[in-house]
Amino acid sequence: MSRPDFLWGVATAAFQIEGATQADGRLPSIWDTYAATPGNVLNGDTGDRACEHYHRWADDVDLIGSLGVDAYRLSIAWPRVIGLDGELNSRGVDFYKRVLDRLADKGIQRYATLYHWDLPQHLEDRGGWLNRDTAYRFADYADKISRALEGRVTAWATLNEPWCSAYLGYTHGRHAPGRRGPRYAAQALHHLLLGHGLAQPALQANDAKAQRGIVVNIGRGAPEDPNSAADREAARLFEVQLNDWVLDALLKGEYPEDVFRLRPGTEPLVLEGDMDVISRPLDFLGINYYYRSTLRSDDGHGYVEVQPPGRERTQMGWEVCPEAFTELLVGFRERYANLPPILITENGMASADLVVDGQVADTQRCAYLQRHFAAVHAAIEAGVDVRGYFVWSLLDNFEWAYGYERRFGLVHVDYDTQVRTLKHSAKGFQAFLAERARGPR
Ligand code: IFM
Repeated sequence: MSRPDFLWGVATAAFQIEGATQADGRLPSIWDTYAATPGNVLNGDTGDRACEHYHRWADDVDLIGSLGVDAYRLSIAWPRVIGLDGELNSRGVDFYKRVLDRLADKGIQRYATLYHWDLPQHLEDRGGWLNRDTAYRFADYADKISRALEGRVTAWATLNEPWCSAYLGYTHGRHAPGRRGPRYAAQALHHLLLGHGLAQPALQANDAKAQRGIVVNIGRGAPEDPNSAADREAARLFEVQLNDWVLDALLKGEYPEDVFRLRPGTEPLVLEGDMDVISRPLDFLGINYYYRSTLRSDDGHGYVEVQPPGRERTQMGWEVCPEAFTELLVGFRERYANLPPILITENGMASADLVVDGQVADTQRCAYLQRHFAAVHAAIEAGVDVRGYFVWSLLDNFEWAYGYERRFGLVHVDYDTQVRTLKHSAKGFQAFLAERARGPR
């Protein structure tokens, strides 16, 4: 943060804000199908309208500009830009050209994620991420869209949180496509990461000036009883299956054996050369951090998650723990000699925000953000190369299985009228950025 070129931004994802799920030839995605199935999403919410960003994009870009941020992280909807024939859908592509050009006109840097969970349904019908071919379809999509958008993007991130796509989508079943095979997560993750690696040469060849990276979710595990060796081991194993599983593959070219000791018989099919493809060098690593988990040893499964009382939590029930953020970042620098420069691509919290007399007094979020900015600053002081920080999220939006009830935005959205209201956190962030722009006095 002391670096003058430190980037401040806000983030969103296509399915969570765009709506217009049938406009201009967009194909159905796994999240359209999943949300349309009763019982999958709280209150039966769907992405059909969301924040109507597909139609309100110009005003939303102006809103982003009004915050004074350096950068905006968005995602491109694969089912909007690639048709059933595998060729570009120009109407979908034009939408992103318009958004990216307006951002550029305002001097805002563009961080585009290629896959934020909206797999085209027709690919899921052929096995989705369990089918190795989907990795090649992803690389082909990355090739085509990076040609089409060449020069418009500051940086490409291939995947958002592949652990969530694989584990929540294919083993836990609480995310689309809602499959529940104990062995599926590992195979789906392998194909996701393979797709990431396969996409690299095309991204580099088509858009050489843009940076290339990937975005991962990370979490801290704390033992319920710090004096219990078994609970400490439970916390370690929790982090192995969440953090090391993905980061070891990307940065060391191997999967940690403990993952498969925890879940015997779930080893994925890995072909010769795959791990070299997965661990191709990155220009940046995107890190999404939200909370700490507390673990108790469970002889049968390695660990169980518990919720100790008396700790500050968000609307999601997630424990607020900025210190854990610093610990994780410092720990990664120690674990990975080749750790690329880091961007905090998501951090933020949900609260049940209400507009009262035109104001949204989200005091918990204001404090949360300040404490997490400080936690990142502490990591930088400790020598971790962090280059930027994107708040999740610009707008309240479709929070996956929780629908519209959980509000992560700096900006409140009234889903009946689509009126946007800056929360106090947005105004605080705006004031902070204005102060920084004035420079040291
Ligand atoms: O809303 C999500 C986002 O899509 C991915 N990272 C976590 C956020 C909050 O749950």
